[in-house]
Amino acid sequence: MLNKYLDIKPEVAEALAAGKPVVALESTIISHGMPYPQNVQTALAVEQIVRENGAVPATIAVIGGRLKAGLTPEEIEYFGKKGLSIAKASRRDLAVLCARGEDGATTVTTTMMIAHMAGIKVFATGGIGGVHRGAETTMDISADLEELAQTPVMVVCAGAKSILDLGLTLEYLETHGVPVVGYETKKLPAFFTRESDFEVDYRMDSPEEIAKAFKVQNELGLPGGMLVANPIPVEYSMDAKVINAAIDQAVKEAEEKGIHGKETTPFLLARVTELTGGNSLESNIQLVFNNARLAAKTAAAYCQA
Ligand code: PSU
Ligand code: MN
Repeated sequence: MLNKYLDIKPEVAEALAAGKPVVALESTIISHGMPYPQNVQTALAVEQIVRENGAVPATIAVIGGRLKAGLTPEEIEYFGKKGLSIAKASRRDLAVLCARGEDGATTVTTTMMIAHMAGIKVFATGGIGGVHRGAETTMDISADLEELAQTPVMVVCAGAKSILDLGLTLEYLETHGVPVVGYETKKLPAFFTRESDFEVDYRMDSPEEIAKAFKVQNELGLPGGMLVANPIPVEYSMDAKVINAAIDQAVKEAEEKGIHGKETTPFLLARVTELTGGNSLESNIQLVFNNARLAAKTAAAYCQA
């Protein structure tokens, strides 16, 4: 039985019932990740790219206490316009938002949860949350990692930003049994740059190979997801020195200001964007497009696997 709080957009429900590929997309990236109107333009363009690559897009959000798998263009516009005034919804927020009939922008965590409730296997985003620098004392570890450990949805991302401790993030995923796959690379991409100092578990070179591995994972009855790290296209990748200087500065400011809890990631992301100007926004948009293409092809391959 489907969840009584879940609304699946008819186009999405039809595709799922027919065994056709669907790609989930998150809404925190719309409300909190980019400024208006670029956020709305990007979200609509991402949906178009998913379609062009053979899948049906399902942008996910909480609206008026309903869990939405698939938004209309008007709903996407609403989320983009309201921006930061929409609550960032992680796992712990879902019940209260539904009980109160409120809106929430879904993170990787809640997008995975709602995708899974709807029966969607593949999800494309920009970057995931992870273990923050200094987590050995702050214990700031994103709920995204726990969700990857327990919910069987594949997340296609561009790696994680080095606002995080990438090494500890990989350790955490290893402990929780989450496979980390590099698309056409053995290096873990670091969002704005194609490489970091760290290696992924497996390199895979086609959507079919990735889809097959995830299908087998599901058939084995393993509970968790899979993380697919897709490097930003070369032409949009940024100078590591420039981006790392901005990240170090943002992390220092967050410490000085005592930023913590759910505010940490949005603060760091916003400061990095401010410090690097429009360049990082364009790179961010392009890597999301790139992930949407790979996710759509992989979702299509999954349906054939
Ligand atoms: N990292 C990014 N871009 C993002 C996010 C993280 O590079 O947009 C967002 C995603 O929605 C992610 C969330 O799921 O932040 C993680 O927040 P936290 O670290 O508070 O768990
Ligand atoms: Mn956190």
